[in-house]
Amino acid sequence: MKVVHSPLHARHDGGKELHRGELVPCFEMPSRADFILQALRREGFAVGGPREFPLESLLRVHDAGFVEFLRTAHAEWRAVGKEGFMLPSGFPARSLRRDHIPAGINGKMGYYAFDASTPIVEGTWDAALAAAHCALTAAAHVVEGERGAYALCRPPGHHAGHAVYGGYCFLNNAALAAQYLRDHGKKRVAVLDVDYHHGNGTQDIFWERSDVLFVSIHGTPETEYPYFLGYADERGAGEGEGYTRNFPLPRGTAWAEYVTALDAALDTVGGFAPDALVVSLGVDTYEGDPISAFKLETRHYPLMGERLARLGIPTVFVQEGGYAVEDLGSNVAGVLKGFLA
Ligand code: SP5
Ligand code: ZN
Repeated sequence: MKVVHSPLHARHDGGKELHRGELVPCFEMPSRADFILQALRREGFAVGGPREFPLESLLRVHDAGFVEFLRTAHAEWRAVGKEGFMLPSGFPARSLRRDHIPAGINGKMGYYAFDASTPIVEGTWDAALAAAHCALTAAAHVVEGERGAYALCRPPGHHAGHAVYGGYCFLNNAALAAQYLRDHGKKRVAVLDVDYHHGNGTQDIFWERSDVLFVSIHGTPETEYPYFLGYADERGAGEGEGYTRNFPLPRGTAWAEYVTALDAALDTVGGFAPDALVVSLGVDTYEGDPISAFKLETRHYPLMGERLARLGIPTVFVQEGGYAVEDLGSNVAGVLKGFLA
């Protein structure tokens, strides 16, 4: 299986995030990608760089003003005399919402962000764009006939919506891969999101579409981030009604219960009979993850990979979360090896 990776990921080194009322070092750190790359190289995977894609590829799933904001945000921040990481401190929540984009950088940041745990630094755009290109390249490999490909994306993407960023995510790498597959001959595409956190961004992007099925297994939003989406009764709207499916699970879920939800999710994917599958592969379901509460063990990840392979659908794996940095490599490699077994 081809692995797509860009060293530009390291340009995004966020510094601090707001976590439970304190500024703490970012959980989403550059060494995450280094550990994954090291493990995959050790396992003999061939690693290649991303191709270039026109900016328009991003606009297939993202708003043009939003993309322009991400591209220029840190320069605007510097232009008002600031340096270092930028975090928003005011949001257009509920009664404050009227669809006007403020001119100033602080208001604009709050307009496009949905949390204060996703810092933008000078290199964020370069890294996010490279991650998007990794996902698009992996999708291209599958279009060109590979049975599977893996995009080592950093920063991750599944929380980023059509015109909103947060949850350590800026551009939605998995949604871009899914749209690329749609634009290159795959008539029906499924996205299966196994990150611990609900993929609210991917759900947002495909909410009203019946050509892309979105299925997510995650910690219940009653207690878990991103808190406001991911309930089982969210099933899409309009044309897309029935093409979003959510499987929220309680804190403490271990493999025995997890696998029941996984099999139900896989049945849903199989029933859709997709021409290609995108897996939003977060391994923050791991028992050792510092911000999550499922109890999957390293030995379970190959079992997940085997089950995914049983669908018999060409698959693009896109890296999402996972913050137990030293164990990330074994867990990711486990899924991919299980898939290939
Ligand atoms: C891509 C991805 O995995 N994004 C996750 C973003 C999570 N950000 C906030 C997490 C807050 C978790 N609080 C629980 C702390 C337990 N010690
Ligand atoms: Zn996550």
